[in-house]
Amino acid sequence: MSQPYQRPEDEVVRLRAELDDANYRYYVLDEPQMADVDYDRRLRRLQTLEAEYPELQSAASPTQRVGAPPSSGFTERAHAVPMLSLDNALDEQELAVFVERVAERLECSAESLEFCCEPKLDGAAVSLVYEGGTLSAGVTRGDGRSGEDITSNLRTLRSIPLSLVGDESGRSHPDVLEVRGEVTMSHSGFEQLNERAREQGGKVFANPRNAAAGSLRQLDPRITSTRPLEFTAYQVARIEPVVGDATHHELMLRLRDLGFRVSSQLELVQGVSGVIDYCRRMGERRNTLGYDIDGAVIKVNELRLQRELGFVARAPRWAVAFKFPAQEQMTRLNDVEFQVGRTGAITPVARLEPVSVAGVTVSNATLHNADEIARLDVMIGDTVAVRRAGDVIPQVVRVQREQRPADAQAIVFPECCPVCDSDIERLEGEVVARCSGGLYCPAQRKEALKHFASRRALDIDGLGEKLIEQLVDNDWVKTPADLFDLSAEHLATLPRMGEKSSENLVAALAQARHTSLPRFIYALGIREVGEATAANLSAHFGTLAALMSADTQALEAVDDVGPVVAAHVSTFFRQPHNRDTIQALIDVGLSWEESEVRRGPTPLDGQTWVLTGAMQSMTRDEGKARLQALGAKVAGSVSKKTHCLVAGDAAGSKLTKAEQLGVAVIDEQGFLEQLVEWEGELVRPEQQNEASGGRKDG
Ligand code: 5U1
Repeated sequence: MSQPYQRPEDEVVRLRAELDDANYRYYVLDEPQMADVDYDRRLRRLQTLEAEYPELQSAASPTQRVGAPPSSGFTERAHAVPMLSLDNALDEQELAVFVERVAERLECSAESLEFCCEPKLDGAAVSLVYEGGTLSAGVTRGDGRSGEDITSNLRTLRSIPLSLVGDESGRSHPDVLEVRGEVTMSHSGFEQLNERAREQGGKVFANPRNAAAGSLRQLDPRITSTRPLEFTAYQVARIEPVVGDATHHELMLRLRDLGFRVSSQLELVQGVSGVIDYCRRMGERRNTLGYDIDGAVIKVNELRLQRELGFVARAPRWAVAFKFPAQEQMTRLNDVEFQVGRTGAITPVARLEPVSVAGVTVSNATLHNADEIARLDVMIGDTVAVRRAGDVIPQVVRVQREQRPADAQAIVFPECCPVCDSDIERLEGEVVARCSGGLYCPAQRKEALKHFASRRALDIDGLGEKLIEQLVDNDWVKTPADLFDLSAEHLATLPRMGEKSSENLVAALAQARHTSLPRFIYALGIREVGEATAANLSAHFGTLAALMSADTQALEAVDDVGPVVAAHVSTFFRQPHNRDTIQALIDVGLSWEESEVRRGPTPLDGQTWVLTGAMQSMTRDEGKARLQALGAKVAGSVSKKTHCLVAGDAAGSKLTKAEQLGVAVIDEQGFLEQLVEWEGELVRPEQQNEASGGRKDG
């Protein structure tokens, strides 16, 4: 990466520009281009250069994001322009009243008024000040007049530009810019943070808003730098030189050009009906966004009209917040039951007095594990806060201790499996307790069978949850191999199983007998072996026999397999009952193509491919697995490093990007031809065989 004879000052400038550009593409344009390893490599090189040449250091350098030394406290800083709050509209009627009142004041018709609408992000509001194009301060909302100076913490967020990006029209940066927005944490970032905290006994946050606010108030910015925080701008509080007759929407686009992320849900609408329609659509979309919103904000678009309307008390007359129902509700914990998962993990599940949370009735919520019960200090009979957001399983996040009834009962974690009575084990260093019964335990058996039959595993059509329960409860199926001995006549005797559906299931089972090695490995349900790991194991070992006899050292040589996964795989294949099940599956006719793995380089070693659009002959996952088996890395976005883009039907922005960058593009037909050729190189004909030992279908 470092180019010979380059002057350090030039290299520093180049690295900073590349890193800033990577952040901009990732956070603002939502089009990641630089791989994490390349970003980290550049950042390390920049750190080395800045350490070697201290005169080249700069407060706006991306190296400053890693975190300044801890401070003893935050200082207070006055806001040059107060941070306002918003009036609320609690229903559609109040929205209509807001629009009509604005129209009345402006003496125009409600339908002629244009509004800029966006989601109301549920995080922590902050204000960022830029002087001469460089971030000079970042302050919390506080009481609206002054807040805490948390500049060192905000610097660590990669979605906050340390210096403003020059815009394409060639306009220079504003001399002074004050931008307001929300710091948030996505659902997935929040789940990962809490999961890690639960494992390590750290602080667990009740919701993403608390996690975002708590992370910003860390005295050690190095801790903030590890938190998955994002900043989204929603308002220009100050801009010098002053902008005259613009609209709010235009200012948001200008902010985007200057390097800020603005909401992707920003929309211009007209009149009462436009505003109500936006709020309805945002309410429907709320659970699919991947981050918490608690409403929508409606703003008069024209700045001239905003000025005319002015303020009342501490809220503008030109904006309103439409509030959605809360995502947290209080209810009573009636009981706790313990569920057994596929790998035997015992999960305490709270049975709740049914309560409506953001429009959905919740009567169960997870309590995660024994440590979480202790941390929450929760008892049966308590009043608890239940939270539901997006696709995340509802959770008990808090207990109302002062409302605890005198007859509240302690939650006792069982010592034996509630389903099969086997011992419960909790391994040292693990927070999860597990039933030791394995496939002897009907609960684990049911979950294992569901996984075995699932779409990405053996894909057995018609073998649903209810049927699996009946098959296990009747003791007809003890291992997955027993499925293949079921007859249509026998199945038809089960309640709700007609003759036709029984025949269809037997046909689906016959079809599922011929599978692929990655699917088979995935279907076995080995702990922490997902689809990608199964594909890597298959590509690396080529045959089931080679995989089954691999020791942990050999397993760790596989892409993405570390000591933990290697130990799970090795332990799984050492268990006699697992080996018996595999043999039984082969005996009932399960088969797949196998290949001796060619030693030495694979045809696509070191290449990065990208798949886009729909293909007729295979799913994208299959295409990905086949490319990986040939040694290629498969990335999610096109960059200069991409070797080839496979463009299926209706390929969109990735195809355009590849064409712009001059990356090779191949269509489905060409891709298939290449695959066949390369796979032929990989597997010598005499080594192609079927999984051995099985009788064939029939
Ligand atoms: N999205 C968004 N949230 N929010 C909060 N816009 C927005 N605007 C605000 C506030 C307090 O205030 C301005 C209208 C001044």
